[in-house]
Amino acid sequence: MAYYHQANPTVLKKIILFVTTIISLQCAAQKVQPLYPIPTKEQLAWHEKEFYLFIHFGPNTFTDKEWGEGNEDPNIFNPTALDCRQWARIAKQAGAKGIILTAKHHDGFSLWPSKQSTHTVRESKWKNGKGDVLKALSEACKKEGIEMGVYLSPWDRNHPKYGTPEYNDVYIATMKELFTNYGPFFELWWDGANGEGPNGKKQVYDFKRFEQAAFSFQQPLIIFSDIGPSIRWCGNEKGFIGNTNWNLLDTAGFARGLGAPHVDTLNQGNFNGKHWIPAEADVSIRPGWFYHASEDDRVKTPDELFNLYLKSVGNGGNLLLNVPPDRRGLFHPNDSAALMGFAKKRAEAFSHNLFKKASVSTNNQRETALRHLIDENDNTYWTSDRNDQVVIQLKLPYPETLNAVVLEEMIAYGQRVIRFSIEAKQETQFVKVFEGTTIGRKKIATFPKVATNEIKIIIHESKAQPVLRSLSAFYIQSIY
Ligand code: FUL
Repeated sequence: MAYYHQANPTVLKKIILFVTTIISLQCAAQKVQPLYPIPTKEQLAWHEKEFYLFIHFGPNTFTDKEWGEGNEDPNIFNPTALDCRQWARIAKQAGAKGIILTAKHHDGFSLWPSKQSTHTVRESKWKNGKGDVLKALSEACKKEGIEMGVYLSPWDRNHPKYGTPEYNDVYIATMKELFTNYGPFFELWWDGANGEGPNGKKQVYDFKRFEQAAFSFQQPLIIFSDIGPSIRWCGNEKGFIGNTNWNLLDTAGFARGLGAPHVDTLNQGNFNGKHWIPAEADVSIRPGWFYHASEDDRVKTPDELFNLYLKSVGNGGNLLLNVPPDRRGLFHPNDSAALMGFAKKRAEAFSHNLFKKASVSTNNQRETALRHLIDENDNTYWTSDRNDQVVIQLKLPYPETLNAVVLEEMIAYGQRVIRFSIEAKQETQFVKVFEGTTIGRKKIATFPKVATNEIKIIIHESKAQPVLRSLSAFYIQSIY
C-alpha cells in the first residue's frame, strides 16, 4: 500500500518534466518575435480611438470664409450661445473619442487670450473680452469623459513677427501656453500650409525645434503632420485611406507641406517604411471646414459617413471628422442628426457577430489558440507556424447571410499580412468573395451578400507569420 502513497522520485521528476515541456511547447507555439518597426504604446492607444471630431471655429465662421486674412476686426467673433458642453455631449453620443479644436487657424486669431498675440478672444466683443473657448472645451471634455486635442496653425496671417526667425520662438511659446493651461492633449495637429504673412514674407518653420519643444511640454504625445512624427496625413481631405495601407513611412529627405512625399505614398504608406507612422483621414461633414449657412443642406448623410468609416477605419487608419459649429457656437441640428444616424448605423452593422459561434480550424499546427480569433478579446491573438498559404476555416452552426468580414492584426508585433482572400462555401465548392492586400489594425472587407455556413480566410503572403487578433463577420443592411 505504502508503494501507492509514496511518490517515486524518478517517476515524479519525469511527470514534472513532461508537464512543463507540454506547457512550454504551447507557449513557444504562441511566442512571437516582433517585426520592426512596431508602434509605441501611445500609437497603439491612438489606433484604438478609431474616430474623433475636428472642430473648425473662429472669425471665418462669421465672415463666411475658409481662409481669413488675419486683418479682420476681432469683434466679428461673437457667438451668441456658445456651448462646448453641447459639442462634447454630441461627440460622446456619436461614439467619438475626442475633439480636436482649431485653437488658431491661418488668420492667427487665438480662441484663448494668448499672451503671444493681439488678435484673440480678448480683443473681441464676445463676453466683453473675457471668454476663453479652450478653457470651456477642456472643461466640457472632462465632464463628458472624452479627450481633447489642438490644431495650431503654424501659418499665421496676422502675427507681425511671421516671416522672421523670431516667429519660431513665438510659435513655441504659444504651444507652451496651450499645453500648460489646457492640456494634456491626445493629439497635436500641425497643418502643412505655409503662405505669406502680413508683411508678405513666408516663414521658414523650425519644425525640429517645434517637435523637441512639444515633446518637452507633454510626454507621451501624438503629433500629426504630413509626415508624422507620430501619425501621418492620408494624402487627401476626402476621408479615404488606401485599400493597401502600410502603417510604415520613410521620412528621410522629406518635409512637411510642399516637401511631403507624393499623396499616393501618404495614402498607402511604404511597404518597407522605416518608421511606424499610421494614417489619419481628415474630412468635413460639410463641403467646407468652417460653417456656412449656405451648406446647411449639404451635410453628409449617415450612409455617406458610414462609407467614410469603411474607407478610413476599415482600411486600418483613424477618422477625424470635422463638424463646424454655427454662429451661435452650436452644432447645427442637421449635423447633429447626421452624427446620430452615423452612430446608429455603426451600432447596427457590428452588433451581431456571425463568427461568434463558429468552429475554427487551420491548415497548420498551431491549433491551440485558434479560439482567440473569435473570442472578442482585444488582448489575445493567434499566430500561424507559416507565412504563406495560411488557411483558416470557420464553420457556422447553420447557414447565414453575410456581406462583411472584419480582420485584425495584432499590430503590437508589427504589420505583416501582404495579401489575403476570403472564400464562401456555395453548395460543394468554395467561391472567392473578396481579394485584399493589407490588414493592419483593422480591415473591413465588404462584398455582395452571400448565404453560407463555411468561410475560408486564406493568407497568401505575409512578411512573417501572421499574428491575428480577431476575425468577425456581419450582415450590414444597405452598404453604401
Ligand atoms: C488645411 C487648411 O488649409 C484648411 O483650412 C483646413 O484647416 C484643413 C484641415 O487643413 O491645410
